[in-house]
Amino acid sequence: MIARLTDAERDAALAELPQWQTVDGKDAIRRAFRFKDFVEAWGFMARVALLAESQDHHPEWSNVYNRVEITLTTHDCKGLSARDVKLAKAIDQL
Ligand code: H2B
Repeated sequence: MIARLTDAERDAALAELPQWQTVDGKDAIRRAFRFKDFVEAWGFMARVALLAESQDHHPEWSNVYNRVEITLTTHDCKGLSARDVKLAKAIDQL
């Protein structure tokens, strides 16, 4: 079973993910993306989907035309874990 991050681990992780925000009322992180158009947004989502599948860790997300919002949290521990940090860093590098 994967563990939730401790407060110290959480703070350290967030310092390394300046483009991700915490989420009110949920132990999760969120980042909003904006692209030129739907095709660009969808291409990004396809790449995130492959990353997620390769890490066996999947985002909660939404898409409206050129905007994509990604929330990362770990369902297995009902909170933020190292898996979310790893996926967020990989997404940042796309
Ligand atoms: N994604 C997320 N975000 N949280 C999980 O706990 C999770 C997951 N668990 N993807 C994985 C899949 C698990 O259900 C499978 C069986 O490995």
